[in-house]
Amino acid sequence: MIQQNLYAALRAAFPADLDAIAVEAADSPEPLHYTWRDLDRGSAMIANLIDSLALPPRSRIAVHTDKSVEALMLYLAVLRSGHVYLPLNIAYQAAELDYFIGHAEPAMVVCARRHFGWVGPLAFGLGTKHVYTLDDDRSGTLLDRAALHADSQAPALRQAADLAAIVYTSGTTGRSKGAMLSHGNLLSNARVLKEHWGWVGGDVLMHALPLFHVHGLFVACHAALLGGSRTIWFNRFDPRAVVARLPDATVFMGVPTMYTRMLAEPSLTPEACGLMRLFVCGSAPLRPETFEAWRERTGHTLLERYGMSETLMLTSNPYRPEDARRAGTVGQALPGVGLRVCDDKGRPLPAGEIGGIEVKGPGVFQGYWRMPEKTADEFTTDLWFKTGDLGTLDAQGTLRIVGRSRDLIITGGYNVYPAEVEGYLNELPGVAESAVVGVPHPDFGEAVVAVLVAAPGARVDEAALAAGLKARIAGFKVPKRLLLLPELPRNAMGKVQKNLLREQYRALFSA
Ligand code: MCA
Ligand code: AMP
Repeated sequence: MIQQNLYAALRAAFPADLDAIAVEAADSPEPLHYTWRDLDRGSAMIANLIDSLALPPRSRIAVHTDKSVEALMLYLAVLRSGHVYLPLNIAYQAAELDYFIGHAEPAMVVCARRHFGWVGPLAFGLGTKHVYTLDDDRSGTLLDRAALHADSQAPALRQAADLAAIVYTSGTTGRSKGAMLSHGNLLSNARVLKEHWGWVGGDVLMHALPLFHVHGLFVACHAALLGGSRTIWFNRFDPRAVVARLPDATVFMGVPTMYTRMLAEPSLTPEACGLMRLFVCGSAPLRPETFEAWRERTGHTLLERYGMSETLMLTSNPYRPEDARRAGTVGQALPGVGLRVCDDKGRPLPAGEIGGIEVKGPGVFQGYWRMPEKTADEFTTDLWFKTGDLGTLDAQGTLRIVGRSRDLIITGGYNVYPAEVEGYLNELPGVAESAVVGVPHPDFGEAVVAVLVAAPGARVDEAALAAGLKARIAGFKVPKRLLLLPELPRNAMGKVQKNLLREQYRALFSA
């Protein structure tokens, strides 16, 4: 059996000089440098700790921590151990974690120390055997225990189809689903991106994305590791701090909100981008105004690409020539990716027509964790994955995304499923019914807005409702505005006409 553990492939790409700097933690109080040897040894010690627990094969290891270089080591350790990494947004609260942990049944959970008081009982109550803590200051029981273990470890033998990670995503409809990604899915996509985006020795990645989504964890980290490139690492995105370090970097990856916030920094100049060769943008629609403003301000053209948790990266604007990158498009299919636009009967449409985007390729996931019917629903009979995005291809195969067939809001790169927020809202005292929609927002691209009808005789207060929601769900899902209407607009079938609400509140956040 040939070793196809992703860690083995990443490790093979480490530079010969293991004492060279791999990661510089840029927002730690004192300068903190991690060599390639540190990454290898640190992840080996954590992997040995995991191995010592003798977990059942394919155990899920759920991680609900702040971003840190040690959290990256934990991810690498899970790969090495051959178990399945399950990243969770640190903003998720008890009700959200209850669902993920109940559904994925992780054998091990790692959480922030300040959350242990509620994550511990929740996870133990749902059958998790081991709960450790990890903070972003290199403390916590995970590292304490790992320190007792040897600093070398042979990665578990894994095949390309073996699971490496489960990433929960709002998917197309219904409750969050766990997209199962294999070692082969992740490695093939990483190799394609390294090649396609011209990764070279000497590149320096500026990493400021969260570590619990595909963009920050896989697209950015794998590219740097596979490129043997140094990373300037920010645990938090601070536009001023990132712009200040741009002169030392060559590649940056971000969501549109990050670019608009950097544009608001007067220090963003062509000189500040001196050595930069690539700015990648994705996860949410990039406004042509931002694309143009970035070019004007920095002399660089953003490279917009498109992907999903279920498929990894699918399309990319050209790397070269830079002036072939087009605002409002997400480029062409990456090598190995099949891309078509189909009508609602599944028939491929000619260039220029709008339809559902369907894809095939080595990055396409292995199915939704414990949801075989949902998996089957999202594939056509000839095994194309239905993305739920609507788009149009031109004669050259350049894709333009024009909307989504599913009711989903993307705010600042985070996906929010309106039905979930409506469910929580409707449980709050005084609320008879609600409709949650996304409307344009200058910072987040789209903002979550709730329109409510009060129960007869009830007095509802926007701030109190927002506070009620905030106590239960992640902050980014909480509507930026809650608006009261005497009734919701409905069509003849009684269905809420969300398009009318989106239209009515289009300008709610316009300057
Ligand atoms: C934070 N807040 C938000 C968002 N982020 N509200 C709406 N949308 C958001 N995205 C709220 C918080 O709830 C909080 O509210 C307040 O803003 C400050 O929170 P903080 O954490 O300090 O926010 P921030 O640091 O300013 O975060 C903004 C951000 C972040 C850096 C743009 O949202 C972010 O990192 N987004 C990237 C997400 C990402 O990686 N997406 C990739 C997934 P309050 O003050 O009221 O409590 S998509 C993917 O992986 C696919 C495959 C792909 O194509 O890439
Ligand atoms: P998720 O898999 O939950 O992380 O989100 C994937 C979704 O993000 C896709 O289905 C698209 O709707 C959206 N997305 C990703 N990249 C882009 C992009 N460049 N432009 C528009 N939407 C995007």
